Amino acid sequence: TPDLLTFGEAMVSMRAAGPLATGAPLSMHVAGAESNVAVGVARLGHRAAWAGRVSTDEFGEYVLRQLRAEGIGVDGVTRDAERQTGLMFLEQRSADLTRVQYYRAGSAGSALGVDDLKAPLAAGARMLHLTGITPALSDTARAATGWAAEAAAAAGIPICLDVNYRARLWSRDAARAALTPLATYASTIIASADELDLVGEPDADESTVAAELLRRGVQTVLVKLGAEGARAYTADGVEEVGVVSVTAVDTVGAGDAFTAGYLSGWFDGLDLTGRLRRAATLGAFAVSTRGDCEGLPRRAELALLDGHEAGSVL
Ligand code: KDG
Repeated sequence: TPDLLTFGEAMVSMRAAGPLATGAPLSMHVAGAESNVAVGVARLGHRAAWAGRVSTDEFGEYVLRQLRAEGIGVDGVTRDAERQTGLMFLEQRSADLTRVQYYRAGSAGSALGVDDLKAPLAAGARMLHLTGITPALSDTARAATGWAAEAAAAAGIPICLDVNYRARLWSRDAARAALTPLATYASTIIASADELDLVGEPDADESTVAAELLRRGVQTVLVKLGAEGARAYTADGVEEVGVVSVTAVDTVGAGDAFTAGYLSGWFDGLDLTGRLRRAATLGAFAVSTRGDCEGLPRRAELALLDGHEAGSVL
């Protein structure tokens, strides 16, 4: 049985070092919020499994090779010969601004359905991790996410839900309609400050949404505050964690790293403070290295960023 089970769409991401319109050089990476979390957790020595549909072409081969190389269980992957891998372009338009472009409509990943998740769910896990991206991909993916949440809850598998709102994929109202029911199955909910109301009333303030979620049985509500760290709401009150101070070069994937760190702490039986610290540590690795998940630490590297200054040579 894996520690973590997660599923969603893994894409090929092409990172452009400059403006796309003038033909910048591209580098090829694997992207996908859920697979990023699986990578983070697997690098720290936990067993992680990822499920989803992957094309049979070269891009699908690449995605699968990368996940396997990270030691992620891919028995639950369905190969799809009919559809292509979703593509994502990340364009470094200025030092501070990255633009995203998706080519993922009708992709193999978006064709995910309930049948793809039956075997992975039956294999069990200590935690199921869902994100709000998967239900935005298609009707079948939305049904699959709802089914998985229900099945996991019925099997006693705790659920972590990262709201992960993607404005390119759906409206806030559509997201709220799909994610609010999902949230009722979750024991842990993770959201950035501007997306927390997608699992509550429109424009409701953070503490109101958190209190309502706790009342409905959620155990921990984590609000990501970017450079300000994060706040956790539990029955015991509110706890905050600051960031590990580093030079940020690429913030894409930072939220997934935070989640991976938090879940790793949970698998290790750490208390809330310890889980939040590990989440902040992984976030720091993500923002201070390039790529979605390439820079995430192995266990022996966890303390690497503690107390180092810019330009440190080890
Ligand atoms: O969290 C980083 C993700 O945005 C990226 O890997 C791609 O899953 C992705 C998405 O749908 O944006």
